[in-house]
Amino acid sequence: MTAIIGISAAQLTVQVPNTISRNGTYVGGDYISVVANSGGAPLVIPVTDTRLIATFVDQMDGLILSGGQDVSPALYGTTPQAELGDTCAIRDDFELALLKETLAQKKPILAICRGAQLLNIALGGTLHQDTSYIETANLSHMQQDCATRATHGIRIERGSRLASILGNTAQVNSFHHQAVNIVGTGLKITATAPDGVVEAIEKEGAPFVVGVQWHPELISETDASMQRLFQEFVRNAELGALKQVYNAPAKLKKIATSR
Ligand SMILES: [Mn+2]
Repeated sequence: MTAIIGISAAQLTVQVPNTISRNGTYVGGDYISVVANSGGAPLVIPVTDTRLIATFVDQMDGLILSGGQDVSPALYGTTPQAELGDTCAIRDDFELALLKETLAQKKPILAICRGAQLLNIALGGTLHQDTSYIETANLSHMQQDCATRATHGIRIERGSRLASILGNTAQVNSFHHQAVNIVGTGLKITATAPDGVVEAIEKEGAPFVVGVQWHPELISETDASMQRLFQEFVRNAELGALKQVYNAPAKLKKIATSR
């Protein structure tokens, strides 16, 4: 059984190059290839009518929240500070609803960069709007080096899901200027940079709900441990899908006898 992995997309606000199309849907090719290379079937989820979200989540076995713009501070009840970057209100609203439905349906989630920040907010957490607002932060979290190169280390919490996949340390790339501040309910910080910046969060217990601040999809070709992260996520999505198949007869019977 091949797991269907929904990948949330950005909505472009500029005209799509070489076309007359407006408001195009965009997902980086690395998200698509890493899912396909990890045994899953990538399915791009556009920013669209939120009433379709339950249908999308019914069809998918796991969700990747992709990176992108800053998350609006309005989502966690505060106002923009000077260093806040570009935000996209329709994407914020759509992805937040998509994330909440996926959590409700207990399907695996791998939230990347902006996605990890959104996961934290969905569970009641807050963000630092820029790493310059974090007193201890002294590393470059918006690297100038090419995206496929790891530029800073992280320390991973023993006993975490992430540690079982990556071990107790890893080298990661870094393309973020926001970071987790207050951690959301039921989430745990499971990786930090040497300067104290939060690099990963996880929801405790099953299913697989992991948020990473770096971009593993860009380094998975050269770093086997990052490829394992996607394989493990897809494997969890597959297991969930198989469970649903086995539980289907009982569920159908319940529906049939309740009418
Ligand atoms: Mn970083």
